[in-house]
Amino acid sequence: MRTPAIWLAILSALGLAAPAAAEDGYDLWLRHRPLADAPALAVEAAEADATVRLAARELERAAAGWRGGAAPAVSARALLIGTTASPAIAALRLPLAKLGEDGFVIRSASVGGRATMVIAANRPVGVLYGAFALIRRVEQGEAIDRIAVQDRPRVALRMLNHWDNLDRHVERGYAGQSIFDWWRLPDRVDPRLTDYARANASIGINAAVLNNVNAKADSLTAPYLAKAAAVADVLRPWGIRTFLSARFSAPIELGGLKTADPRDPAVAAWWRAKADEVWRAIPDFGGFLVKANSEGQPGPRDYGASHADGANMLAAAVRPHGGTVVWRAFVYADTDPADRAKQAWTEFRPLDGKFADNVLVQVKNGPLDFQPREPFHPLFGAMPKTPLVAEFQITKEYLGFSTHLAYLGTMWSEVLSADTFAKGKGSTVAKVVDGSLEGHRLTGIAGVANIGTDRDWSGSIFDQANWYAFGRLAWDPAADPAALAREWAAQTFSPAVAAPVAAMMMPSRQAVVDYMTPLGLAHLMGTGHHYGPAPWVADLARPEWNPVYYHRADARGIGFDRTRTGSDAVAQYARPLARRFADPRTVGEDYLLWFHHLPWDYRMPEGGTLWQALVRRYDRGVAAVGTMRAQWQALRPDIDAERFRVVSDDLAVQEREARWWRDASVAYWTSINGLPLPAGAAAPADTLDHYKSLSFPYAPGQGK
Ligand code: GCV
Repeated sequence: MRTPAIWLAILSALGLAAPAAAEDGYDLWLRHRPLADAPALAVEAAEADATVRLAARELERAAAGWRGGAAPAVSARALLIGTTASPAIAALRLPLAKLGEDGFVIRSASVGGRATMVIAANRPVGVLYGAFALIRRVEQGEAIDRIAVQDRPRVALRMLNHWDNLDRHVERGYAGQSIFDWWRLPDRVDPRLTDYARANASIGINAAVLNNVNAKADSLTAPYLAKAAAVADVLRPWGIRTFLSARFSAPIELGGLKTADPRDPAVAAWWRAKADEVWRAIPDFGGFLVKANSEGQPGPRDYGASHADGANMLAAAVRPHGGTVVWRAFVYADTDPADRAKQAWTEFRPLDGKFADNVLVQVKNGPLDFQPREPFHPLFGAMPKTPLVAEFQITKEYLGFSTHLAYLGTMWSEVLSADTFAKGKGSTVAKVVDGSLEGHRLTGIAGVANIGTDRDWSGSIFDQANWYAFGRLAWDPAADPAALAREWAAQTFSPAVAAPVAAMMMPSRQAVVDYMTPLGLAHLMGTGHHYGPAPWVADLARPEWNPVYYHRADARGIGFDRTRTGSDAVAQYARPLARRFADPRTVGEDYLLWFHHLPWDYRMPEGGTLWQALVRRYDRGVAAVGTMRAQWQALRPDIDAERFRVVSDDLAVQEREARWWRDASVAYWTSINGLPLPAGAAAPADTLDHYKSLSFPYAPGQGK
């Protein structure tokens, strides 16, 4: 019989009832709720290493959760964990030789004549990854004795980029403030940082850049290095290396030099000394991430030097410490009239082979800027001698902030599985990034974090799935995003709802594409904050800041001609792709208006005109959100009340905003093309003037 709420309240006031902690999302996918056939574990760490001890604690914590607080069983299953440095593990002669520094083996073995589960690795962090892998599998319903895994990450550097400012404002952050409390550090170290590190380790993330790429030089001063060192101390046992974004002009701002010219010996000497200082503070420091000559950030181009000159000078400074420089390719010049989508390729491709061997070049997934859909960046496959890091945006700057449900595993997988044709068919972006196409040892994937001080970390429960999927795809770029969605949902809710929750997630990003930027349109968002539709904006100082630059709609047609008759951006792709992209009949609908300017009455393969198809996509997007709402409502009996409610609330907002996107866009396009609405399509709820009049000065996450 249920205890009436009033009694619970009275008992609770008397301290006699302790209701289970509400599910507020803080525990992420590491909830360890009771399991029907909870395996009891007797965990033994084969060595005293701090990380191996953490692995043991994680296993014990999970097992205790599975038992729901019941006492451990007398006949618990023996679980031995450790590295080959311990004689007990070495004696088992497990197949670890090819599993590298981070790989692990999980299997049953006979230890001292006793049947024992073993998690073994070459390094302690591999043991930790193995522990989380075992927990993950048990929580998806796998019988523990059947678990036999041999795994290793395909990518070496699996890195979060925090765009967190020193005042705790997070650029493009929609989940509260920065978790790095620079003001109170290093004296007060928030225990939440341990939970952050633990969550990252559980999905294989092994590097974090703590500060915004729009960097302040202050991060490199002694007091701030001491603060970063305190964070690094928390991250270290979880196998996470600390990186910092470096402001290229720091020698001027901090060192009092007259120049930051990378060819100036005094500048190089300043950076060498700075690197020595950084590594004294953080002995396992990873290196610097640099945004140079982009959106107002200083860089080598200010002195007529190249990006390679700048990167290599820094690379020389960090080399004695085994450090790495991650140099971003996100550049577009304020003076260049060329198609913005072409500029990074134009500037970086000639530099292939010119970067030092401890430099990685970090390339956004698409040539523009984290749009709901872009073709893959043409630099992938075009710089064979340079290791390229793929940069994804986990935070949803352009996909509805943290309110809209958009699972990005599908988007990243779409990019990673795209064929560059760089060395013939099968030269996928994943193979470029994991180094297998060209034999690079240094490899990386970066994700712009969606983490903040919100209780649920990411601004919504479903945004946690994007953090999760990022880590898992960085570990294995070929992973199936549907499987990852189920995996996440099983742990975050329960195995029983894994399939229906994943079924909601899988089409969700396409829904956003449909109601925001269908058929290859891009960058139609509100100025600055990027919230809501504003395809009409045409008055900003630089042409490529304006949505009209991207859609190029007029009375006759719509779309950006990137074929030979236009900007010829297609030529930046390998031949077979360039040919496919250049023809509107073969490009496919996803990139149709990205590569082509077409008349409104262009006949679509599906039948009807482009205009009809466009409106159909908007309607399809809105309808898809309605479907997600219905799917979520059907899950009410299986989801705890608090998380059910917040997701329901957000989905209601998403549906309203999807309609707003659809109506404002349709109202605008009709004002341009003068066409009647296709038969059966609803008229926009309001006037174009109304949509244009909306302003959002306090939208979150804006750049400062
Ligand atoms: C950190 C976009 C974002 C900026 C971001 C920039 C970048 O332009 O709007 O906020 O700056 O990308 O990736 O450097």
